[in-house]
Amino acid sequence: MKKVGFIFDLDGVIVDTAKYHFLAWHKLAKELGFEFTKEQNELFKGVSRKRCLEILLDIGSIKATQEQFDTWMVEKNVDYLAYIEKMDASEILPDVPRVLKYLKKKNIPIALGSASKNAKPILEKVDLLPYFDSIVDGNNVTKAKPDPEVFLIAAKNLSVDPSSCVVFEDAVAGIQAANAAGMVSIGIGDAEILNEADYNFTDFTGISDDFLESLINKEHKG
Ligand code: B16
Ligand code: MG
Repeated sequence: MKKVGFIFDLDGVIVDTAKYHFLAWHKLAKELGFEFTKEQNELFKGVSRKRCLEILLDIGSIKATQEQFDTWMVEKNVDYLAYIEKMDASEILPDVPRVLKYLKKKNIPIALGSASKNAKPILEKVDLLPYFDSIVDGNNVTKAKPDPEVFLIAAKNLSVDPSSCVVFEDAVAGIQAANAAGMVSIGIGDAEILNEADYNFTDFTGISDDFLESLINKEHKG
C-alpha cells in the first residue's frame, strides 16, 4: 500500500485560538484609538502575525515606524500568550482526538502545518503534542499560505509524497496552499467559503472512520 500522510492546520481545525488572537488584537487597536471587530478578525485567519498587524494598521489608518511596528508585534504576542497560558484539553475542537487516535492506531504519519509561531506550546497545553511526528509552523517557513511551502516541508518531514498527503484546513488560503502542493484538501468550516476544497465538513464530527479509511486507501492526487 502507498504510504499516506495527514497534515492538520492548528487554529480553526484543532483548537479555536482565533478568539484569543481577537482579544489581543482588539486590545492593541483600542490602545491605538480605534475599534477592531469580530468580522474584521475573520480576515486574520491563517494569516501571519506580521501581515495581521499590517492589516490592523490599515484598518486604523495608522502609519508606524519600524520601531513601533516591532513593539506592537511583541505586545500583541505577550497578550496572546497570556490567554493561551490558560488553555487545556477542554478547548480541543469536537472529535479531533478521535481522528488523531484512529490515524495513530493505523501508524499513519501526522504533521502540523500552521502559520502560528506558537503552535508547539499550544499543542503541549492541550496534550496533543505526542500525536505529531512533525511540527511545521510559522518558525519554519519563509512564504505564507497560499504558498504551499508549509505543507511541502511537512510532507518531506513525514517522508510522504505530496500527492499522497491529506490536509485539514479552515482558511481559504490554506485550502489553496494544499491544492497548490497537489494534496487532497479537506475544508473544515463553511463549505461555501471553502469551496475550493476537495471535501467539506463543518467539523470533525462528520468525518467517519470509514471516510478516513477511504482517504488512507485512495489513489491520491497526481
Ligand atoms: P502567531 P493557523 C494562524 O494559525 C492564525 O489563524 C492567525 O490568525 C495567526 O495570525 C497566525 O496563526 C500566526 O499566529 O501570532 O501565534 O504566530 O490557522 O495557521 O494554525
Ligand atoms: Mg487555521
